[in-house]
Amino acid sequence: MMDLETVYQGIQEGRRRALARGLSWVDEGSDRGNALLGRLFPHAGHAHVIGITGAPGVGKSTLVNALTLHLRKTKQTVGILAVDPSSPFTGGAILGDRIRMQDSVDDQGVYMRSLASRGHVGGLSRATFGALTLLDAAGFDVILIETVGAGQAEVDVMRFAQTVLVVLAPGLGDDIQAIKAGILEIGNIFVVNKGDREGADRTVRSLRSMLGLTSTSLDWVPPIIKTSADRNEGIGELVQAIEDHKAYLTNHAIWDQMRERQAENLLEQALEDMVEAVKKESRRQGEWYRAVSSIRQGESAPAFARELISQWLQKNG
Ligand SMILES: Nc1nc2c(ncn2[C@@H]2O[C@H](COP(=O)(O)OP(=O)(O)O)[C@@H](O)[C@H]2O)c(=O)[nH]1
Ligand SMILES: [Mg+2]
Repeated sequence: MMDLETVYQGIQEGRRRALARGLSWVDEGSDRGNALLGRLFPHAGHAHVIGITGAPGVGKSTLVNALTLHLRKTKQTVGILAVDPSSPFTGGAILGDRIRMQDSVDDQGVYMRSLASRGHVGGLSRATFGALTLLDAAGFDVILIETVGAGQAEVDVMRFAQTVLVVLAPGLGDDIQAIKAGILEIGNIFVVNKGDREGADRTVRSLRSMLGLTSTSLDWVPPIIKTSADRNEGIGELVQAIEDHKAYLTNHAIWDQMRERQAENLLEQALEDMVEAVKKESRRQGEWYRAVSSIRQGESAPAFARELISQWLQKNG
C-alpha cells in the first residue's frame, strides 16, 4: 500500500507506479485524491494542455499519435488523456488506438490514460482536471486530451485546455454538425483531417467562410490546417500553429489567467464538497428535517443554512 506522502513524492519524481496510483485516487474523487490534488496543484502549471475534439471517426486518435511521435522527436514528453464515454481503456476504439500507439507506449516519455464519462454532472470535468494536474506535476511537457465532441460534458472538458484543436473531416463531422455542438466558438486551431480525401478543400473553404462570419474582432485568428494524420502530412504545420498559439497566450498573459481560473476551480470544488458534506451529515443527524419543517412554519431558510454549516464546522472544522 502506498501512502499519500509516497505517492506525492513519487509523482514529482516521475515514477509511473505512483502516478498510476494517484490517478486512481483522483478518479475515485476520494478524500486522499482531493488531498493529493491540492498538494500537487502548486507543482503543476508548466505543461501545455492541448484539447483535441471533433466527431467520432474524423481522425483524432490518429492525430494524437502523429503529434506525439512528432513531439517526441524534439524530446518533449507527452501525457495523453483519452476521454471516451463509450469505451474503457481496454475497449474497442481505445484498443485500436493502443495498437497504433505502440511505439509511444513503450517510450518512457509518453503516458496514456483513458477516462470514462461519469454518471453525475461535472464528474468528468473533475476527473479530467485532476488527471491533468497530476500529469502536469509529474513533469510532462505537453498533455493531449482527446474528447468526442458529442455532449456538453465533453465540450466542458475543453476549458482546461490552453489550446483547443477542433478536428473535422470531409463528409464526417462536417460544418453543420460542428455548429450544432457549439464547437466553432471553442476552437483555437481548426484541423481538416483526411486531406487526402475528396472534398477536403471544400470543407476548408466552407469552414473559412463560416469562421469569417463568427470571428470579427479577435486578435487571434484561428488558422485552418489541412492534415492527413495517417500519412503524417501537415503535422509539422500543425505543430507550428500550436507553438504560435502558445506564444500568443504567453504574450497576452492569458496563460497566467488560465492558471488563476484553475485555482478558482479548485476552490469552487472544495466549497461544493463542503456543502455536500454538510447536507449529508445533517440529513443523517435529522437536523435537516427539523429545519425543513421549521421553514414550512415560516422560519428563515438562510438562517438554518448558516446553522447547519456552523454545526458541521464545530464537528469537522
Ligand atoms: N484517409 C484517411 N484516413 C484517416 C486519416 N486519419 C485517420 N484516418 C482513419 O480514420 C479512421 C478513424 O480514425 P480515428 O483516429 O480512430 O478517429 P477518431 O474517432 O476521431 O479518434 C481510422 O480508420 C483511421 O485510420 C487520414 O488523414 N486520411
Ligand atoms: Mg479516438
